[in-house]
Amino acid sequence: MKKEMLWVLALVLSTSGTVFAATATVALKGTSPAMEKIAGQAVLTDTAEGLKVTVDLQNVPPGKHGFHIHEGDSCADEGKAAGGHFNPDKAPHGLLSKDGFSHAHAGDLGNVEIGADGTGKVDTVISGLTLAGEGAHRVAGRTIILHEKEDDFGQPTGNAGGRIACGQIQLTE
Ligand SMILES: [Cu+2]
Ligand SMILES: [Zn+2]
Repeated sequence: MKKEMLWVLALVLSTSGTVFAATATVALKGTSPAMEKIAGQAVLTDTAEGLKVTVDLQNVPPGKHGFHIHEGDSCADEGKAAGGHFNPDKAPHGLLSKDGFSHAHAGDLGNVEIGADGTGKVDTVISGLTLAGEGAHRVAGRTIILHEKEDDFGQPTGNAGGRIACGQIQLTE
């Protein structure tokens, strides 16, 4: 009996290990000729605490830029094909890490601050989002958008202007 229980435990652990192994490396590229120098990489990884997001950006105009997950799967048409903010909960716009799923879109990651040298970084873990897990908060197949302006958290989408860089979130495995 005890041996059987250990076997079940091992099976559960190995199964959850598979779930948390998912990673996506997303290339972020400028959406227009004026922004073609923008380069960046986002790495998304499912962890037990939530979705780990690390981003490195280069050649972006200095200042704060809205940074969201959008619902569509395409970066075409200067990023417009990415559609609206990822919002499976039909919530108002906000900051997910502060306002939660009932008062922010699931794609509302806030702003990225870009320094005078044109680079910026994000390193965060977002509780409740998943790359490849089950349920409504799965972000695989959607897009990451970097905006022209700062997200001021006003309605309906934060007044962040155009979409200067975009990347498709695709599972690599
Ligand atoms: Cu956006
Ligand atoms: Zn939003």
